[in-house]
Amino acid sequence: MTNNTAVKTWLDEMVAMCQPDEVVWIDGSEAQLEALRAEAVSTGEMIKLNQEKLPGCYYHRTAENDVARVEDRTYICTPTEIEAGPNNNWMAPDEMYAKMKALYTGSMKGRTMYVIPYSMGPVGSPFSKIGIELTDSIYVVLNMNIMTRIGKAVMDQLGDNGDFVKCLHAKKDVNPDDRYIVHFPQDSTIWSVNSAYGGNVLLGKKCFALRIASYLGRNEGWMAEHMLILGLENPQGEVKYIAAAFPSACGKTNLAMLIPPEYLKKKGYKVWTVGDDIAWLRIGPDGRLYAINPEAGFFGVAPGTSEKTNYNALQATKKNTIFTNVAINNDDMTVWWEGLDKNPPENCTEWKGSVVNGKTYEGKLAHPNSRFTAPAVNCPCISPEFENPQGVPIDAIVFGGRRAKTAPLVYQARNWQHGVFVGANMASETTAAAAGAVGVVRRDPMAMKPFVGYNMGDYFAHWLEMGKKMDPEKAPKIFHVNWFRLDDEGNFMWPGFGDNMRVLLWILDRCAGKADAVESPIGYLPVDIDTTDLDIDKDVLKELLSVDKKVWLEDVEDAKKYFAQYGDRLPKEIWDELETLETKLKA
Ligand code: GTP
Ligand code: SPV
Ligand code: MN
Repeated sequence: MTNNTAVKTWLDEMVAMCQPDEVVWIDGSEAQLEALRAEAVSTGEMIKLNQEKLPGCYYHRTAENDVARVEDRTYICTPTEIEAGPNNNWMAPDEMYAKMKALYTGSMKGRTMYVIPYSMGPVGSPFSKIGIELTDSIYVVLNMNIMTRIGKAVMDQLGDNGDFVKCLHAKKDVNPDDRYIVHFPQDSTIWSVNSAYGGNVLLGKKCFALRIASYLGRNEGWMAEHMLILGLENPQGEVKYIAAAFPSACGKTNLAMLIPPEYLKKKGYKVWTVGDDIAWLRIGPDGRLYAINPEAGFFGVAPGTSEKTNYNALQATKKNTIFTNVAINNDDMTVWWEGLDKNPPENCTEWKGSVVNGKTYEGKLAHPNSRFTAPAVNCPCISPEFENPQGVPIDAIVFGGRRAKTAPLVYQARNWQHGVFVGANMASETTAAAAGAVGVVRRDPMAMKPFVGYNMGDYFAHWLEMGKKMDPEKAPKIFHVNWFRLDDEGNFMWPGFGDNMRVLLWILDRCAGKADAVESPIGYLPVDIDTTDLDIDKDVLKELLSVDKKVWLEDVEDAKKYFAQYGDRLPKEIWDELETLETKLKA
């Protein structure tokens, strides 16, 4: 499919190492994809779901030890350790190449290697970048087809250019002891072995669009962020765009697709989804910040997704979707997960593959990190700007985390520099999206802790630099939100989901200079949030918008220790802001 010498040379080398029986180029044609689906069903790799109720939908189950990203086995292999920084695992490139070559050698004997040319971003957009993923997994091919733009059009766009990201994935025997997700930023190379879980193997996603792209973005003057992008339309038909960074499984997909509360819907407010996980941001010729979603689909968390919480996401999964590690209703071959409804199937195959009575079963029927891979075009509220090669102009950047205490419902940073500090100072409770303990508070700057492909201190510096390149009047305003405050009984204090629109409206009013705020040590707090039709106690709202100085001062001590690890790579501005925060809290 190509005469590109850089591609051919690399492919020959990878084929010689992995020794597949066959090499198949993915051209993106429906006929080829359909044949692959049939093959995956025939081998048991995928299960065909009810084609009347869920046309084009399939089911896949991963190994029990392979259900989430593995941060302890994810490496950034820069020439020196300091370039990767303390937030990443590091190994010298030569050493890692040698280790990985040993694992890859002969790994595809008896198997087929698929060659997937793909574009992150609309093909030909000035924001977009091309990758080629080699994999021995049909599941990966079919997911990449949903999550990215694949096939011949991408090779045509690449032409004889050698500028593409070289991605190799071998499933092997999914041995967790030999599982590695490895990045060589200087070589634009990603090598993954012994996994078949999304974030470890769909190499266009976290590996390329965040880790490699963040590295490229720093060198080229743009940004790759773990952010949703949404457009909020007011009754006058004007649309303003917001980009929001929350850690994994902390509400990006939900916010990106939210349905406004009834009284706002009646007035004519609407939300349009541009992206639910990743944003690439560039400063446009007019000095504003523009964003594209480099992806073409949603790899969303299934549990908790329902008609009520996220109608639009649920609709997006009704056709041409791949479900991973959810439960199957054996009576009609449909899918189920915790939080879908209150009616688990009696005749059920749970995510590990046992047939159980779902009504009496004690464990989780779907894995907490079970996911759907759905085409973005299926989403009822997909933005008309989704394919816009120039992206959408961003008015507000929102950071957020899962904090039972500490962080108020919303506050605004005083300016860009303070906003960068607010992002850098983020912390959140861990979730099932990554292997390891759940519910532990950890520092997760800009929701990028697992995804920055270089030294986090340099990443903060890059954020500060980007701010300096924008006219302060035109730069997005920066905010922080927390939907997850708990009361003393452990209940969520804020209703969340669609009602988060109330907070977004305050945010956009602030951007337009229309809403009032009070100064606090941490930034501007709302005087009020519109609670029309909402059954919420005035005292609860007051509590949600309050700052407990004692708790915040404890957090400052933790932040000091956290930031100290970056040594002289940490920009002075971050220390200055931390000091200012402490002074204001003590005043
Ligand atoms: P990744 O795809 O892992 O990056 O995650 P995400 O940020 O897109 O997370 P997602 O929107 O899928 O939300 C994950 C979990 O958060 C689900 O269990 C949701 O039900 C829950 N959630 C989302 N929004 C809210 C909210 O406003 N309030 C509460 N209480 N829970 C929420
Ligand atoms: C996340 O964990 O943040 C995800 C899912 O969006 S994965 O693609 O596995 O990284
Ligand atoms: Mn994510």
